[in-house]
Amino acid sequence: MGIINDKIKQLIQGHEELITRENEPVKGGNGIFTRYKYPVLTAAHTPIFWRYDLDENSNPYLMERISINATMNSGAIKWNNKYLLVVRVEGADRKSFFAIAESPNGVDNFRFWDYPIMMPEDIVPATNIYDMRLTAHEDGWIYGIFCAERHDDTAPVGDLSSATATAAIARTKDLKTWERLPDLKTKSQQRNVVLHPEFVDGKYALYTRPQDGFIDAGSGGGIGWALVDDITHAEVKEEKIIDQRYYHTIKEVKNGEGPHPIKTSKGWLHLAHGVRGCAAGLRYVLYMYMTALDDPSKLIAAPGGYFMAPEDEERIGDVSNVLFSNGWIADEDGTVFIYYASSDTRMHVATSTIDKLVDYCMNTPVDGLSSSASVDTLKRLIDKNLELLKQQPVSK
Ligand code: BGC
Ligand code: BMA
Repeated sequence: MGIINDKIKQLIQGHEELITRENEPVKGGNGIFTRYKYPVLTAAHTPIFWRYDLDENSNPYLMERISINATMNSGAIKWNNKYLLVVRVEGADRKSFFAIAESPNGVDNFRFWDYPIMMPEDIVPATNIYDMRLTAHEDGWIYGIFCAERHDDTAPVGDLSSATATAAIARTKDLKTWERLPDLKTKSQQRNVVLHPEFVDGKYALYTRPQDGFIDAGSGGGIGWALVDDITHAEVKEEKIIDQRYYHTIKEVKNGEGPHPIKTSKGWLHLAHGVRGCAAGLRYVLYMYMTALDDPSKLIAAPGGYFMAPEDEERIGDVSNVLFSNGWIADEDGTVFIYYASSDTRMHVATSTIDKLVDYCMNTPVDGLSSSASVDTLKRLIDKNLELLKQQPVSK
């Protein structure tokens, strides 16, 4: 029988304090969403019993035996009245795996389930898996589509970095036992593949992100759309681009669908990430767009610029200057919990409402694609406001 000593007890109590800490909305902001003071998950939130051997006999120095590096890019779903994240947990060994963390209110008290997800492999095992999008589909299954990364064996000898990115597909009814389906067959590599929650023309519909190479989106063009006959042998035969990349925008270099879109009375509400290059490397921001209810591949609103960009602590981490989101939850009362990771390191929440996000999409000016167009747009708002202020002056 092992021994649990006082130091171990303190470690467990300190962890309990961290994960039960109350979160607070940050006051102020831009009226579109509310940030929260603390990240909802960090590496330190993972269970003590994942990281330490709790037996004094076999771990006399009380050292971590398995270190966790980060908790990031999480899928999200409301399940039995709880807010669940399928977290991309990354070990110190750079391997990612999925684990579920559950909260009673969506903003704090996230607690990991005892075991990570034991994800079955496809025929060709992957080296790394990450960034799951969850979709409770109208066919009755919950699907998880994620990226499976493998070394590219066609690379020259000695090139240990070339890799391939493929969309892996798994499904479950209870989030515990997962059935792995064959990886998505496509002409190009794929990351950021997301399953639309409803059938479209009787078929499964996927948001895709065709790319030329492992990193390079190249001729891929942007976020794609493809209909699939059989999800158990999913193959993209035809793909069209529904949200394009453009020169000198926040999505010049790459973009990708975030979580699956939310259905609203005005259309499908989408959250995505856009990437541009700069001297400091790639900058990842979040942006939104909307598509038509009767045709989820038809763009109906494209607010210009980013919706959220890294701020303060969010800017810094393993891969700095990155916000990434692949999970959100729309509650029955219209609240939207946006789960986003900062700098491939930690998870945060921001809240808004469906009405506000639709208003944001419909009424934020589109990107006019040049400085003079931006100034024209700005001038129109200034004209309108100064007229209003002339008629109804506000005392200073
Ligand atoms: C990393 C991902 C990253 C991708 C492209 C992968 O090896 O795990 O986080 O998005 O490379 O840079
Ligand atoms: C990507 C994504 C994410 C990651 C980002 C920044 O390509 O798929 O996994 O957050 O790079 O490293």
